[in-house]
Amino acid sequence: MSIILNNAKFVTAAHAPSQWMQDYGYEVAFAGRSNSGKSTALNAIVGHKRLAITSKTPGRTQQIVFFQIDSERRLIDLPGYGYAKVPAKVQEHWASVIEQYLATRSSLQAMIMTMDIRHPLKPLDSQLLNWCIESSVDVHILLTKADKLSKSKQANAKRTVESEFKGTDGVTLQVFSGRTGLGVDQARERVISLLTNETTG
Ligand SMILES: Nc1nc2c(ncn2[C@@H]2O[C@H](COP(=O)(O)OP(=O)(O)O)[C@@H](O)[C@H]2O)c(=O)[nH]1
Ligand SMILES: [Mg+2]
Repeated sequence: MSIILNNAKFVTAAHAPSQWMQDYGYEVAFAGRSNSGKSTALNAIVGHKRLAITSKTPGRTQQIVFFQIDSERRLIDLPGYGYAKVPAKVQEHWASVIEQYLATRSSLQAMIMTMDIRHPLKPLDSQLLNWCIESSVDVHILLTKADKLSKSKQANAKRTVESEFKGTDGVTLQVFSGRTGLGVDQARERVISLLTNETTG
């Protein structure tokens, strides 16, 4: 079965669970710290320049954005986290929304998590990873902005993160750069296989 991510279209930006799209078929969600390159990665993977809005002012949007690929498949843009200037209340709200999404969403196949390759696995990243593992949601980590490091430093960073997840089922990772295109094909294939349920048992 082949699906075309380039067909992705904005459907809705939900501020409350009542606005979430119906929970059927398959969806893959994107999450990551503010400014980690989540929107850039989403755009590169679907092959749109401006599907998800990239921003130099992180941490402003708290809504969950739904993109439809076809009648059965969606990509989800979850709110960024970890921006220092965000008030504690907003941070708590983020945590409760994400936890609820992970715990209740039966069409959710996996989480694509963006982490700046220079600063991976910050505390909130680890918290989100643990929620995913607890909810049996697979995680594919994109170590973003790899163009900022030499090849050997990329490989070192990848090994360091990998060593954290030795023996953890359902966690995979790769290096990525939306700027140079490094790893975009690999990430796209991963998303497609998750949306067609070829990898989950
Ligand atoms: N050098 C480099 N910069 C990137 C890359 N991806 C994103 N950025 C920059 O990082 C900033 C945040 O990117 P954005 O995609 O909006 O991050 P988000 O807040 O996680 O959605 C922007 O200034 C981007 O241009 C990348 O692969 N390489
Ligand atoms: Mg963004």
